[in-house]
Amino acid sequence: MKTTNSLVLALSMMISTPSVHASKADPKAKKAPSKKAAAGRTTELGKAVPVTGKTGEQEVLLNDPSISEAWGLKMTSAQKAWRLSQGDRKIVVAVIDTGADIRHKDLQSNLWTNSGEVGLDSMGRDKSSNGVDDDKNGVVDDVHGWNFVGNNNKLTDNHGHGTHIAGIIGAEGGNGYGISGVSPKVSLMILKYFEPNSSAGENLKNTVKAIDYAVKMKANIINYSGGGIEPSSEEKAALKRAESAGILVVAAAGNERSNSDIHRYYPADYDLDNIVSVTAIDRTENVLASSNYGEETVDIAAPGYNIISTLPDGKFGHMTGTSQATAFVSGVAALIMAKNPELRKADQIIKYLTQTGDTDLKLAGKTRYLKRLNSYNALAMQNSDLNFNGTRAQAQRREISETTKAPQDLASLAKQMQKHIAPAPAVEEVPVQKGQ
Ligand SMILES: [Ca+2]
Ligand SMILES: [Ca+2]
Ligand SMILES: [Ca+2]
Repeated sequence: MKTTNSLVLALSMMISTPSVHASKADPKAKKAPSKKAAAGRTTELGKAVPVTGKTGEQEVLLNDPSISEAWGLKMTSAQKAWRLSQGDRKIVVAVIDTGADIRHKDLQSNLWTNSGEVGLDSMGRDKSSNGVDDDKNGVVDDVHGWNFVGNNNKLTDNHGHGTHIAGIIGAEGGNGYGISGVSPKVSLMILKYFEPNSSAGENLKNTVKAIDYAVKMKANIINYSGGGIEPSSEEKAALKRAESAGILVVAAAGNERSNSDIHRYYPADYDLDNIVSVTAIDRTENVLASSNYGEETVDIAAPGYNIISTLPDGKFGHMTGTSQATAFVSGVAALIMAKNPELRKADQIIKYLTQTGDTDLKLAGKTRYLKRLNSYNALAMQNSDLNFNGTRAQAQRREISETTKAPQDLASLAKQMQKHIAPAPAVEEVPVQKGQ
């Protein structure tokens, strides 16, 4: 039970506290942010405001008033990305966390719905509340997900973390209210594995159950904004089952202030091809002092400081940490999948995420590929002649990794990686540079 204890402790440390900015549903929500946005106000996300005139981030494509406070969306070129895709409810992201406020006005339209547990049964009863496991998946009346702590369908978020993560990934965009998730349209499968007061021994077990539920119910992406410093063979086996199903797992690098190359953090650091490990940066593009880093173990950096998102009871507020950065990456992965229905394999998606980001030398020694998440690039590159096939991608990943270990000219490497993703020149094995 040592493992589970450390998982709990680590998660407790990771989970950040909502700032005082938390407020009732944004009173500004009624006001249109600009004439351009007001003109395009619609509940149909497909009918985006036509983009005219100059290009740039000042353009407002969606009419959600608090998008202007979301510096992370700006840094990752979300507005530009939304011209290429605003997501698709066919893409299912399993949010394994503390539950979520499923009545939140900015989340309710983007919740995953289990089609086998809605409608009327043969006796004319509502399947969502008939006390019957209508789809025979092992749990009863699981409409939007499952609560593995209470073993019921009540997804209430008593902490706030899960609601915040869900909103970053997929708060409804274009509804003239609150914020927009990175993927304005998506399906969020809410899998609750953690309560602030839940017993230590249960958390790892519930994580494994939640992963297996996500696999069984065919989620495309698992967002895991938690973790611990000790591995678990059961957890790894479940993630391996997810890997076999082609499911991408986006995992937090952790908030231990440490080098994950030396002190591993799980599930982010299991040696599986479907896991992408995410660290957090602030507005100045620097990795947060609290975030784990690692030039071998951490794949990509994304915004994670003072991030605005949804909170329980219909509120909005800010949180900080690699949890938030992880949710950004899940959102972009959802956009990539929405834009390209053929692209579903986790290792391919990881290629798009890690190779198309903005190269940033501030990430040298902190991340594997020196990349900062960029939503627009991740989508736009799909129109290029880049060809990521699984085998080649794996080879590239290995070669790039080996190269980044070398104390060589990182600037030229970065330039080369940015230009095209041809394998970096092979480098003889050199001692791994630990620390910074
Ligand atoms: Ca069921
Ligand atoms: Ca039922
Ligand atoms: Ca919204």
